[in-house]
Amino acid sequence: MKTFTIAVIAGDGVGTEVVPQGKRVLEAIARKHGVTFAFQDFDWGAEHYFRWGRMMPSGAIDLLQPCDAIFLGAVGHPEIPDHTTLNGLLLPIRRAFDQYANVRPAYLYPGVQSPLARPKGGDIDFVVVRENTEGEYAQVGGFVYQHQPEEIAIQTSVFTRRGIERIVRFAFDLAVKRNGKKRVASITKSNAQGYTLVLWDRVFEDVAAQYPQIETESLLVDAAAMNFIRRPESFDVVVGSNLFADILSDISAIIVGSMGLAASANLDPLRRFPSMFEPVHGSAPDIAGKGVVNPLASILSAGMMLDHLGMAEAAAGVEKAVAAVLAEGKVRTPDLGGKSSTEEVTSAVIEALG
Ligand code: GGG
Repeated sequence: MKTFTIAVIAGDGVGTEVVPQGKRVLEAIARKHGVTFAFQDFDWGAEHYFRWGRMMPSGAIDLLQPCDAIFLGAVGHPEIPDHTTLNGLLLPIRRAFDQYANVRPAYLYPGVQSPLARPKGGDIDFVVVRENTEGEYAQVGGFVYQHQPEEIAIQTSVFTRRGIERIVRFAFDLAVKRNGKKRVASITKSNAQGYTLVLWDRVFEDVAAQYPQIETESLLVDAAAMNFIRRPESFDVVVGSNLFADILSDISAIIVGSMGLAASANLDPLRRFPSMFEPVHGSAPDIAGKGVVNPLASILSAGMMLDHLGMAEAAAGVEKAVAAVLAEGKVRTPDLGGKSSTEEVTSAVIEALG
């Protein structure tokens, strides 16, 4: 029987509630498909920080490296600055394992109400592809005269031709593979960022020329934000830098009904290192501990993990089960207008898996 070793970092807040639900679904998949998931739980995050002064131990990357995949919950705690939690756990993992493609699907499931008036189930169906290792997240910079009146902060974004080319190529390959509109939209702000994003535009044009069957458009990020609202049905694959695509993928999540449905994969497409799967949402301290967080983003992220591990049929099964629960509409967490608990939604998905 095939065994997959999965590193599990539930993290903080609602991460500790959704990850066990994702594991329940994976256990059900294991029974159904005759595989085993050997979960290795790592109790890293805010509690680890309070105890040891760091979000994860110094040897964390070495512990994760042998695993087949990483299943993550959320990071963030009201008593720790967000830049400390993010730079202490999530970002170092993405960089260490060169998980350069962050994939965030936006699909409006039948039965789910979009806050937009027009789109109905199935009308919105696109993927935001976020460059995940450089750009505005490069962590190059510093303070001068820190905490003094003349304080200076400098933060430099880093865009490399290699980094842009590989993420743009990933987006085009995805558009070829997807059963979609065969379109790639590139997002920049090259009217204002006249070096880095002008390079992005040039590389995008170079790569696009190699995919004549794919339609393209280049949008400034402000126009893209507007068009996600105005014409969300028109998008298929959207590719953008680390910061822009992060922001846009919050818009794409909310127009398909809830952050609680937004799944994501941090992929090393070359498969040299483990890839990481996480809901887009954070630790949500306002609802943590109440048992009402929507587990579907985490469950759909587990589905993306199955696909990456070569279990396409099982992945499709998870997606279908989630779609069935949403279409039926009886069992839903409060973010989708329901009264069900996190556990009840997961149980409904497991039942729908059959
Ligand atoms: N699900 C992981 C998590 O907690 N994400 C929240 C977050 O702030 N992410 C930042 C990012 O993806 O750049």
